[in-house]
Amino acid sequence: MSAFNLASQIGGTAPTDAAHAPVGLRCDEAWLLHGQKCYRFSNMKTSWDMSRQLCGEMGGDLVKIETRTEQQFLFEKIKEINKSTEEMFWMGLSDAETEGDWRWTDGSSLNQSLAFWFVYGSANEPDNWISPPHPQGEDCAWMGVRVWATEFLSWFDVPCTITSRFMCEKQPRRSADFQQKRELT
Ligand SMILES: [Ca+2]
Ligand SMILES: [Ca+2]
Repeated sequence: MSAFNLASQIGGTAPTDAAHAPVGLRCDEAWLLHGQKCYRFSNMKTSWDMSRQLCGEMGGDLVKIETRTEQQFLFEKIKEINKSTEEMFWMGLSDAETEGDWRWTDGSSLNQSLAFWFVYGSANEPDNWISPPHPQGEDCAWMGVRVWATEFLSWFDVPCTITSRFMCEKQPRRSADFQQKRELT
């Protein structure tokens, strides 16, 4: 699949978040700049593995949440995108290797002070829920505005094979790179 076709299939548009854009950083079209990273929210729904592959083909990876501000920003964006629906978005967190050992796609361990699992009453995520269609339990994390999820209680573990929208991130370009590119073409 060419980069162009891939981009149009994944869909999703994002205006530049100017208020949060450090001077000199730029994102590719359809990516949203926030802080030091570019983000893209897909329209397409697919498995966790395929989501990760698609982010990779666009030069990024599934989102890794590294600060409370980043969590807040992503939750707000999902709220904006969803309006009346409860669609969830894959992020780059999984315990597929070792049950209960949650890792980001770069191999780093989840920092417990920056974990935002859904908790409400007796519902405690991650619960690795085992059900007849998913005897292997739940090893991938998604995030969204569902039931009583709030900005800092909005992650759920679910089976990796179900299909969902997803969030990619990648490094922004420096404006100078853009300038140079223009001069070269
Ligand atoms: Ca699990
Ligand atoms: Ca769960």
